Amino acid sequence: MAQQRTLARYLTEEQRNKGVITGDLKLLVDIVSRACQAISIAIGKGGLGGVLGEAGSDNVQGEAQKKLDVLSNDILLDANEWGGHLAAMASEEMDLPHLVPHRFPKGEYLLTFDPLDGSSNIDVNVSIGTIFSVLKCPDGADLSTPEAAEKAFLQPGTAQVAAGYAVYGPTTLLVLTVGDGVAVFTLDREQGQFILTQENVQIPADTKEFAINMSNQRFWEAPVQRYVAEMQAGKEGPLGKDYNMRWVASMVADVHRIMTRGGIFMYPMDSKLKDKGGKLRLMYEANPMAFLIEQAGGAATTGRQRILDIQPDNLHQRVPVILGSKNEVDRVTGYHTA
Ligand code: AHM
Ligand code: MG
Repeated sequence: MAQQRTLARYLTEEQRNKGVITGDLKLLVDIVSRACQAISIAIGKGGLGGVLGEAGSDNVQGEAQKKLDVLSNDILLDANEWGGHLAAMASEEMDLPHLVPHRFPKGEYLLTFDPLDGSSNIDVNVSIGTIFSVLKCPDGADLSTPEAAEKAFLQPGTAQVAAGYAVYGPTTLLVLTVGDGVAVFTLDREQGQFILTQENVQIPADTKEFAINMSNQRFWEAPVQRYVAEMQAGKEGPLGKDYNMRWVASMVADVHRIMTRGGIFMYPMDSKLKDKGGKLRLMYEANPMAFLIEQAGGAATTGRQRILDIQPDNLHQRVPVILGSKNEVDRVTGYHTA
């Protein structure tokens, strides 16, 4: 029987044979993967573990936190504090960055995460996930206070050194890039290990499947109205083919479907999101997903700009997101810029 390649072995080989990652980055990804295992176990207990329902608090975005949002955030913070690989962490669930406590050594990386993405699906037993992004901490960055530390995070997505997501679905998967393609690992629950199940993921350039929340249709801008109308016109329309629609409302699940068989995902700008800048968050949703999608041969834009090129001006900045199969993303991006 062929030997299984664990996540630890994959990372060691990326470090030793290819020189793609450092020892500290290897430790970081390994620790994040263990935190994702712990989150997966907590989710798996569901009502039996008393983890469902509201936490009774709001996050910085003014959204009601679920118990599992808070628990997942705590798991990621605790797991990453002690390793000596991080300078600071930032999360969807925290207003300001979390500094590594003084009792632990500090490292050269910054970690951002959405600890539990797809909050509206937690209590209804539909796939949810964790999204993370890794940056290098700039030399000389001021980490004296959480307020001062925010500046160190404000780097474009092109500066990411790793990104990934875990999907807690029928199986728990970890999808990872360290800038050397995209690899998929499946959690073997008996072994307590992520095992490599797919390497060099490639998203087909063409697709017949789109994902968008259609209930927002009347608020969309003209280019998205045009594109969706053309897809709905099917074979008889200008695109000459019939399309199918899927919308899980967990970005991780929608993106993972695109990783698996192609498609286009859109959470575009619309008139009710204008003041906020969009729905999805740049630093811990759009950027890591855009990095993964590009590494798999797809494309990711706001409609007007490549997501990875955006210079962030705040930690919780929101952006429009259009990503997936390259030819379709290029088409709708062209409609915005025409
Ligand atoms: P969350 O991070 O609070 O869960 O919000 C992000 C989620 C995405 O996973 C998903 O694509 C989107 O919000 C769904 O939004 P909507 O409920 O408007 O369809
Ligand atoms: Mg989210």
